[in-house]
Amino acid sequence: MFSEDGSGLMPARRLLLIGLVAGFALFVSFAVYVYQGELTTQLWKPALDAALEKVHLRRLSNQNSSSTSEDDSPHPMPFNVTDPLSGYVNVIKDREPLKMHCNVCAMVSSSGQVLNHEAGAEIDKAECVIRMNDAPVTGFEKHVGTRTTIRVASHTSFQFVNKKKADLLVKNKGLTLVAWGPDHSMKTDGKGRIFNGLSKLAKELGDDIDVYMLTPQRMAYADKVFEKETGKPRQSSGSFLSTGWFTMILATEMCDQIKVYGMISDEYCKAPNAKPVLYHYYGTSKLQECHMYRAMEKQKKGGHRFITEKKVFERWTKKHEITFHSPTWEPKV
Ligand SMILES: *[C@@H]1O[C@H](CO)[C@@H](O)[C@H](O)[C@H]1NC(C)=O
Ligand SMILES: CC(=O)N[C@H]1CO[C@H](CO)[C@@H](O)[C@@H]1O
Repeated sequence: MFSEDGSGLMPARRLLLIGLVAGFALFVSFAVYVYQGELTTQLWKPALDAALEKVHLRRLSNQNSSSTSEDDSPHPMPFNVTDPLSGYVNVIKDREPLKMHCNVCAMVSSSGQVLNHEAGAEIDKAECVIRMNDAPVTGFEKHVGTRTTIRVASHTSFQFVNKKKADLLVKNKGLTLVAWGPDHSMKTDGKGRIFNGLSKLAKELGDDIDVYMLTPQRMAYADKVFEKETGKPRQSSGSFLSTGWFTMILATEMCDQIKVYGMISDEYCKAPNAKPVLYHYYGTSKLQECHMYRAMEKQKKGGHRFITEKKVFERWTKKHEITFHSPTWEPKV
């Protein structure tokens, strides 16, 4: 309050002065308010946006699933969080381990399903094209495309890949070959039959292709993923992992987006009117896909659990951008 001090001012001028001071004070506080508001917005807006984005992303990724803590763990469980691609080593000593990243990967299954579609041109548009074992391109371009960036091969298919190397490897300069096999076949001391073949091949093809193999830790990890996803220990449950298993894991580690071609869902073979297709789109065998899958699923020892694996892949769509084409189907997870 202003005191009745004898400042000597006339009442009217005094009133004016009070008005001026009050007005100025009001102006200053308003200005400060606006400035701070501006500042606050500038400081908080990015954080706010980021938080909203996160909520949105989480909603998208969880779309319709009550998120238990189990659902929040990554699938497949990572091999190495800080170095996801570790464990793929070059078969030539002193060469760098595998380093690769692709925005879009086309993963082309070896199933006869691909022959019912003409996705070749679409497959060729993907930044990276992944194929398995000795699945060829020549003669099937319309269905499977022409390019190959990575070929993942099993120890059992290596002899066929090697035999057809002119067509499968030499034509594809810059190709990456990734081979998997049990530890005894990959021993690097001269006693590993597949390792010996791989290193001979790598030396022969020089800089044209890079040849990698899975370390024993990687192999053990693939078993562990199987056990974690199915609740069954891989070996004692009589299961053999498929090349598709190793390939899908690699794809989740190096591709932002995975477009899978020619892979059916685990439900497909249950339908009585399922269209019969070949187990492999190439080769002379007339074996049918669903016959093979059903028989393998039941086999007590050394059976590939193709159907179980597909159910697991479907689940991984919750954590990775994986879509299924030729035939197209929507994951039900
Ligand atoms: C993961 O990879 C990094 C870098 O290569 C390495 O230092 C670390 O020991 C690895 N972690 C595990 C658990 O293997
Ligand atoms: C969280 C959520 O949206 N859950 C829904 C998922 O879908 C089922 C059936 O389609 C609904 O019953 C749930 O409410």
